[in-house]
Amino acid sequence: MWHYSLYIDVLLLFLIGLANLTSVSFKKSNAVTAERMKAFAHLANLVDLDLERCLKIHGGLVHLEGLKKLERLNINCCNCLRDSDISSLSGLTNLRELQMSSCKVTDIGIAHLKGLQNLVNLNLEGCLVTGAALEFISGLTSLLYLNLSRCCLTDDGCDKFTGLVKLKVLNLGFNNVTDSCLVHIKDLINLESLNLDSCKIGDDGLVNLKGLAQLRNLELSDTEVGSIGLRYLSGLRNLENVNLSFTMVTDSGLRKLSGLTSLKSLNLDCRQITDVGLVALASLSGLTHLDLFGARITDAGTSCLRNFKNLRSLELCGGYITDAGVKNIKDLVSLTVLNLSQNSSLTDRALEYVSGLTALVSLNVSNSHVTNAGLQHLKPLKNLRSLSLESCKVTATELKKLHLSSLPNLVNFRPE
Ligand SMILES: *[C@@H]1O[C@H](CO)[C@@H](O)[C@H](O)[C@H]1NC(C)=O
Ligand SMILES: *[C@@H]1O[C@H](CO)[C@@H](O)[C@H](O)[C@H]1NC(C)=O
Ligand SMILES: *[C@@H]1O[C@H](CO)[C@@H](O)[C@H](O)[C@H]1NC(C)=O
Ligand SMILES: *[C@@H]1O[C@H](CO)[C@@H](O)[C@H](O)[C@H]1NC(C)=O
Ligand SMILES: *[C@@H]1O[C@H](CO)[C@@H](O)[C@H](O)[C@H]1NC(C)=O
Ligand SMILES: CC(=O)N[C@H]1CO[C@H](CO)[C@@H](O)[C@@H]1O
Repeated sequence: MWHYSLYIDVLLLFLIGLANLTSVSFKKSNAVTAERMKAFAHLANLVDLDLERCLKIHGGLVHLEGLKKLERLNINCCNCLRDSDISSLSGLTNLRELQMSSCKVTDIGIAHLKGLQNLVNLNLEGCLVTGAALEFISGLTSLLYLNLSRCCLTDDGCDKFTGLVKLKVLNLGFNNVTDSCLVHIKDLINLESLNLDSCKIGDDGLVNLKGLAQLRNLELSDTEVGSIGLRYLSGLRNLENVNLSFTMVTDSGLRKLSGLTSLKSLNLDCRQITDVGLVALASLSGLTHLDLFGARITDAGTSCLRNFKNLRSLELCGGYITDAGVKNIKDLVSLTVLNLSQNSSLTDRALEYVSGLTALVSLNVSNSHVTNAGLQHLKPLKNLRSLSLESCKVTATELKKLHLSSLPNLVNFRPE
């Protein structure tokens, strides 16, 4: 935003005159340098400071040491920062939120945070943090939100999680933690969201989630979780969003989810899921988002989808659907996002069935036999903003005509 550093100098001088300022944001500014940060030292009333993606501030945090009223600091993606910089934050005991993802900070830097007893929200995503840092973090007992995604965690130190009993949101995604780590999560009964994306956990680990009655969001994508583990989730009556994409879950496991009528969003992008599994989910009539992207659902299976009257988003791209299958979803009038791509036998008839889904905002029927002649069926879809018909028999010229004549809200269409 600020292209000339001269402007920044003037602005920083101006800030000095505004000692009452409580909120300052300089996102993505290379003009904020360690030297120029001297100006911040005068802002004794500052409560909010946003320096996200400021890449020249190494050495400058020292000028924040006197800002005792600071409650929120965002230094996400300031990858110039080192452990020494973090020592300047150790006295900012009013801090409630500290966003420092993708900083090159290690356990040594994290040790400087141990006195920040009022921290509620700590984001360390992508920092060079190991289990040794959990010792310091475990003392931050006010924490409600802790993001440790893409750190360097293993099972070492996981026992320290037990102290963080207030935690509502814990993100451990993309760490090398295993089932042994989850043993120490089991008493965090206030957890509402748990992210274990791509962790090395399996069925045995999920037994530790059984008592997490407040759990609403569970991300298990790309783990070794299979059908046996799902039995431990069957009592979690508040679960709303579950992601099981790229797991080992099979049809037989889905039966264990059938009582979770609170479910709103379910991702089953797994090759081994078939119609049989889908039948087991028929009771989940509250679903608003269902992702069966790579699942092998056939026309017979799509008849179950009729139950899901509240569906707003559906992905069905496994390659087994014909026009007859699309007929089964033609009355799901709440749909706003529909992806039927990669079912090459779909024809213009499929577009005819879709023509009543007037709430659609995004439609994808790429890699099919849809032709220019079928485009007329899309004219009623006045809410469409995105339309993808790539690798079909549709030309860019005809699609453009449809846009100009009937679908003025289209902003993104292919081919173009
Ligand atoms: C963790 O941090 C990343 C990066 O800031 C963010 O994209 C993600 O949404 C966060 N996750 C949670 C659960 O807060
Ligand atoms: C996880 O472990 C694998 C080896 O098992 C290693 O290659 C990888 O770097 C580790 N990742 C992290 C984030 O520690
Ligand atoms: C589930 O996981 C997949 C793969 O990691 C991801 O693409 C998707 O956005 C996740 N969330 C939902 C709600 O499907
Ligand atoms: C499928 O298409 C929908 C609608 O265009 C889109 O929102 C979604 O991102 C697509 N899914 C994938 C995995 O590309
Ligand atoms: C349509 O779906 C395909 C996956 O089959 C995806 O690669 C593409 O990005 C999607 N297009 C849009 C606009 O969402
Ligand atoms: C039933 C049917 O014709 N399925 C096809 C869906 O599209 C994929 C390729 O995208 C084909 O491999 C399937 O045969």
